[in-house]
Amino acid sequence: MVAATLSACGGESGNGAADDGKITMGFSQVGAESGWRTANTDSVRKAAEEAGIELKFSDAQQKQENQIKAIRSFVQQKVDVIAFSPVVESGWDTVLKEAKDAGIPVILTDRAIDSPDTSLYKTFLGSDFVEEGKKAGQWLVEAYQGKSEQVNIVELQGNTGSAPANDRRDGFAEVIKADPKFKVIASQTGEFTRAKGKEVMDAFLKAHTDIDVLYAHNDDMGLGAIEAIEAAGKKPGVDITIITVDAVRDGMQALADGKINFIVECSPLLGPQLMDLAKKVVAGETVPARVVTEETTFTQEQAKAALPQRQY
Ligand code: GZL
Repeated sequence: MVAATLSACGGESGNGAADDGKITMGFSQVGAESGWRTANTDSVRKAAEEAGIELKFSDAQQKQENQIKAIRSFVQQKVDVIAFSPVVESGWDTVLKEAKDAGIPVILTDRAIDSPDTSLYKTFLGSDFVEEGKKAGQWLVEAYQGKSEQVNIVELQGNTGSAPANDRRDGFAEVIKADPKFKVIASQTGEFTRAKGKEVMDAFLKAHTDIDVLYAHNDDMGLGAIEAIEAAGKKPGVDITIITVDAVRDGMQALADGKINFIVECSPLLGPQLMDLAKKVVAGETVPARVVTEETTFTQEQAKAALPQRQY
């Protein structure tokens, strides 16, 4: 009778999956703000299909309240596992406790949260953004080795309050503070988009006539800034040194064309690892608390060589 009741209610077959063994994942995506995000969504969708995992996908349009609503909806739908890329670091404890109380495991992918309660999620799969900022800073320090005059830097930050914005800012600052000639003369969010990146860079150019370097937390803001720099009659990559993060196709093309000087890769291809972790978590297996994605950096010459093989 009990077995019949369980199956009648779509109960679990013991390994956490539905009776037909098919896992259902609720996935809350940040939005569709950048080339990186599009590539990440494609990777997740393709990997879910290949893994035979049913994906319930929600696009939050970069709003935390939409992600919270989506997670609540996944809990009500009794999905087997929830995965999401938190648009900002804070404000998740309440909704993640609801998922925990419902016995639904949560996987953080791409971005982390700042809650001290690590029992709210099983693992965090994503890049080390502090390391990405450090790599950007290290390239700049080497590029300006031996020069003594002040180097004026403007910074286009990602979404305010997001882990990549906070960490890429901090990692970069930590490295360049070693040499007092490096000065960040302006820093503002470009919201990870081309349009906002162009708008803010235009304002920077109007306020400062002596910009030497742009550090943009993603390619898309860098590409928008390039439009503003050219509109101001300056040569991107020559008059203003440009460093970005991501290494999506359009960014790599600008790097190969000499309009960007250095790109730190941030891989969006998290789908296969995410589905592998989801299967293990649903089966009740132990998974590492932190899975760091492997990634590299690109100079202009390296971009020319790498472009033909780029997947995104
Ligand atoms: C980084 C990711 C960031 C990308 C941006 O993992 O969260 O968000 O760097 C994207 O391009 O918008």
